[in-house]
Amino acid sequence: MADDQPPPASSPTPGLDRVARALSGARHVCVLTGAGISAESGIPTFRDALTGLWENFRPEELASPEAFEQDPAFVWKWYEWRRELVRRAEPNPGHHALAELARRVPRLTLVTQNVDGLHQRAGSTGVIEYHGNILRDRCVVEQVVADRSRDVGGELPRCASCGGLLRPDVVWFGEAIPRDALLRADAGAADCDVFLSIGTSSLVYPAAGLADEARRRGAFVAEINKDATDLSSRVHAVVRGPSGELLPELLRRLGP
Ligand code: BV8
Repeated sequence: MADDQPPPASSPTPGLDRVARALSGARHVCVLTGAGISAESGIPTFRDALTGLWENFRPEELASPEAFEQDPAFVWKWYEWRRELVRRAEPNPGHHALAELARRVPRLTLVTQNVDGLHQRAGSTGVIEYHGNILRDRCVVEQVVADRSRDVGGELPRCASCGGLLRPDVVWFGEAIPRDALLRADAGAADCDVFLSIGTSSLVYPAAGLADEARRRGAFVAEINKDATDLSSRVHAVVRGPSGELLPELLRRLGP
């Protein structure tokens, strides 16, 4: 480049216009979100260097059936701490922008890896909770979502109907994705014209495989994420930055 030329306008969001253009012609949009979209609501991601849970504990040592089997009280302490953060959190402009996007395109499939329920609280409907929901309890005996027994004598929460041990209603490492969520997410990725991967390190499978499936099926795939990820080299457009700012801007560029 000649010395007297100003550097190209390196807008941090060169891909945002391309994503807006792809969305304006889309029949079906599929969105996958991860912990990054809730970071601006004050919920630590698994990977954030400072506050990330990934740093403080190896999640496989906590978010796994083996960990729960070995020390249910310790695992419950971690989940109760996270539940408190979730209860105090509010949806941020990124969550609200996705709820609004669903009103601007013919069809939107929203798959989230997050267990915080913030998409629903922002008004999104039909949310596919790929890894469950931290605020629900599940009975380990009956394998159903359950209420807690009032008797809080023991240290561990018990099922109101059978007295069995309760666990958080989330999918742990080594556990299968709930069948309905798996099928609906696969269908969304296979049928969509545009796939947005937002706020996820794209490291955990099978969630991380959805973007590749969409691309294989001919969809325009974009990543909206603060940092580069494992997926970045396999998408058509990359938009770097905080989703809480980028998603409202994307809506502005998309128009009504
Ligand atoms: C399965 C719920 C098979 C719980 C989660 C060995 C043994 C067993 C399995 C495996 C194995 N090796 C590999 C596997 C498969 C395993 C896997 O993928 N492991 C990884 C580590 C390699 N997967 C599984 O085990 C899955 N099940 O395979 O079952 C099977 C089949 C049939 C029958 C039986 C079994 C289940 C995995 C589900 C685990 N549960 N969560 C809980 O929450 O406690 S995973 C959890 O971490 C999240 O849900 C998410 O999926 C994952 C990663 O988190 P992210 O959301 O991506 O967040 P992360 O911090 O990583 O990244 C945040 C990103 O946001 C960053 O890139 C950052 O830059 C960005 N960001 C930050 N701030 C912002 C931002 N972006 C935008 N704006 C911002 N403001």
